[in-house]
Amino acid sequence: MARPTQQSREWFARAQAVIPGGVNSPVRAFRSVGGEPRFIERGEGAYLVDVDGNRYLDYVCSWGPLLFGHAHPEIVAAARDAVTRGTSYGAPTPLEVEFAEAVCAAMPSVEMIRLVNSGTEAVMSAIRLARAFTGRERIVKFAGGYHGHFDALLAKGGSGIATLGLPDTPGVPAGFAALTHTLPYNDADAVAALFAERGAEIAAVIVEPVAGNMGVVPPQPGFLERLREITRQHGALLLFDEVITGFRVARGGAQERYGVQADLTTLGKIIGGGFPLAAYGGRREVMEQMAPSGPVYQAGTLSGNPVAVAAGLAMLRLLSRPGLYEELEEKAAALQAGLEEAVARAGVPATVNRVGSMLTTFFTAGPVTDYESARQSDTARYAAYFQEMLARGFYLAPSQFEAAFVSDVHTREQIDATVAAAREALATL
Ligand code: KE4
Repeated sequence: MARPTQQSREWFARAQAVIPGGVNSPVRAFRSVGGEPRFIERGEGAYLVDVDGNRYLDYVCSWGPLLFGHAHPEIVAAARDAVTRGTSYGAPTPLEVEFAEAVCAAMPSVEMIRLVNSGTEAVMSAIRLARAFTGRERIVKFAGGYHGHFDALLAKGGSGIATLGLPDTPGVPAGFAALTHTLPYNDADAVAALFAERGAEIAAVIVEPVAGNMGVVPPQPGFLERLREITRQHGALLLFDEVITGFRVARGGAQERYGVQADLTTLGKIIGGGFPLAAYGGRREVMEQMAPSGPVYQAGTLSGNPVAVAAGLAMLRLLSRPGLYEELEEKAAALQAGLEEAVARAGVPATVNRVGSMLTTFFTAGPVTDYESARQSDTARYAAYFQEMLARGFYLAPSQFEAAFVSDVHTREQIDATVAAAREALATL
């Protein structure tokens, strides 16, 4: 079953000489699953092809953006057409207005948006705006939540921080970190207690309305509603970090799926179709505080980049296909059912959490409802499972604390093949 990895190994050796850890984002390094990362030569549809010619059915989907798979012809055509007219102007374009109108039409709580280049930049800007709008400094986040590598939010972060077991905040001034309160996800009573004590100092609560960065953890019934009620009662802003969930769990994101409206929302990943395009937005009276209409500063050389926005517009058109989300739900539910049957058959303690087309197989009996329960997972067993699946041509997230994504281009046959491979892989554990 061993697949050639010579080329990847050679590239990884070269990479480590000039790029920290040989990767441009830590979680890509396979540190928590062992072995070495595969260097990718191309993506096509639901597949990745590495430099040794190995093909993998891709469930990482570039960590969420590729809801329509790799190199979708309409996205490629839009970007190719745009790039022939120039790569960046540093000036406004009609396309970015159309894009902003389309995003606002899809997400009722979002009346205005500002385009930026990454989820981190969107979150950083939204936090600054929340602090300015409220005149307060404290922020509440949840353990296991990951909102990009913005200083204020690295405490008890998920994603790569959890994956690598990194200490919370090297390089972040103690005074800065002290302004961030980290509470257990799904624990609205803890939020209420903190607000009872310090509500007048809290600018915002930032939450992944469906957690994806501790692995997938759904909001428990009433959790999001309580956050909405508590923040409104105390004059704090509710910030939904929908960088993963936006246009993923519903066309209008988690706020549509759960019927809870945030004051500010951050978006990324899917809206750029794989290009560096993200956004933050929300209530008009809040967003108008941003320069040049207001005093809060945020800027960007490549913000609203015309090539990225052209791809993003093509993405939004694809996302409006009737029946898309129902089809994603069906395929992902079939994958979840197959995996649950496979772990039961293998007698392996595991629990599969899913919301829409994002899911995680936790190697713990569960239930997994927050970061503490997620961390009960047997990460060594996850690593073994990851390697067995990789050897069979299935590319899962190289971390227990990430999501797998089902895309529009995954077929039922591929889902069934994934389940068959999982049965074999689990039998070896
Ligand atoms: P970026 O700066 O990576 O575009 O977005 C940061 C971010 C913000 N909010 C949420 C909810 C996110 O999930 C992310 C980034 N997600 C991680 C993986 N779950 C990106 C992958 C990586 O760091 O390599």
